[in-house]
Amino acid sequence: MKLFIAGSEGMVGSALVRRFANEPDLTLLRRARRELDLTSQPAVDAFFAAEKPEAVIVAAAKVGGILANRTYPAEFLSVNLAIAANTIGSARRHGVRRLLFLGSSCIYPKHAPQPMSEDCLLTGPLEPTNEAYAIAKIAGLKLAQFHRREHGVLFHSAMPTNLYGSGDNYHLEHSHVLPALLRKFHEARAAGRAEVTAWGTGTPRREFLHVDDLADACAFLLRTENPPDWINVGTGTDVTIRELTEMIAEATGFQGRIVWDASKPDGTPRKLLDVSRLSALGWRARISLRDGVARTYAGFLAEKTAGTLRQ
Ligand code: GFB
Repeated sequence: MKLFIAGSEGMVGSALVRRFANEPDLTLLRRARRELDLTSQPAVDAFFAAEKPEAVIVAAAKVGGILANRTYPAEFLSVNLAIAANTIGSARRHGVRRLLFLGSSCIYPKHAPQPMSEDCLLTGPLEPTNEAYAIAKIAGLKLAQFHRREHGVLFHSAMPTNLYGSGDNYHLEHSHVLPALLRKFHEARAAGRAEVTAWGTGTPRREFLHVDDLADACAFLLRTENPPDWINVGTGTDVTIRELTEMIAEATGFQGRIVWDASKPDGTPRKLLDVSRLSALGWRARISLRDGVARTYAGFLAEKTAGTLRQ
């Protein structure tokens, strides 16, 4: 089977490439961003016409942490809408049999009952800091669902919780919390600084899934005979941001103080996925947060030494 991984240079796409690299029945198709602009419908259509993939995973997205999402909503909405519409539309036109679209747990309402089941989609207002990204991802999952209904193609979606792992973005302002804190604590310890500033109040709760676990869940879902239109992918457990900072301070050997900058947004109070549907199908996450943080820190150090760190 010819499998196109859209977004193969990103954190999720690279994990998918690693996961599928040794599968003899698969030929992986990938394109660097400079080779194929996924926001251009003519370019995407020409690619599908020439390469004729049989299956697709849409792992391409413009992503960022809470501040990037809040600062650039027009860009987050337009880029992610274009990627979804172009990849799903071209896949249908060029005979793709199976497509897995990746979304995010931020598609669910801000005050959804916790843990959040797939059924709470569109039952209430979204968290304002990531409304733009969420609307693009909701449009993508609905586009996949409606293509399945209208055209009989097996297009479906997976909604992962907050992801982390190798190949993440370590930008201090624009990244997600886990890589941002790893870098801040590492640099503070290296420079002998006495304190590190974390954002918000530390009280929000988040669930973190290692990207290698997500790649494994995608492999599982691609082989599931009759998958639901969308399904949650998470670990089923969460921590407070304060607990996360303490875990990262320990992993990096930082022994100073943590100061909370309440002028920065907290975002949604809690974002824990109900993963019972995926568990019932037979998949569960394997990498604990503590092990995953240790692996990610080792990867951060290796990428820093190699000069390949995204920051
Ligand atoms: O990971 P994060 O940026 O995004 O922030 P969300 C999570 C929590 O960590 C927030 C706090 O409560 C932040 O205030 N935090 C503490 C920090 N210190 C830091 C720091 O140094 N950097 C960052 N970035 N946060 C995103 C959405 O929401 O979740 C995206 O914006 C996406 O759309 C992603 O869905 C999964 O978890 O709040």
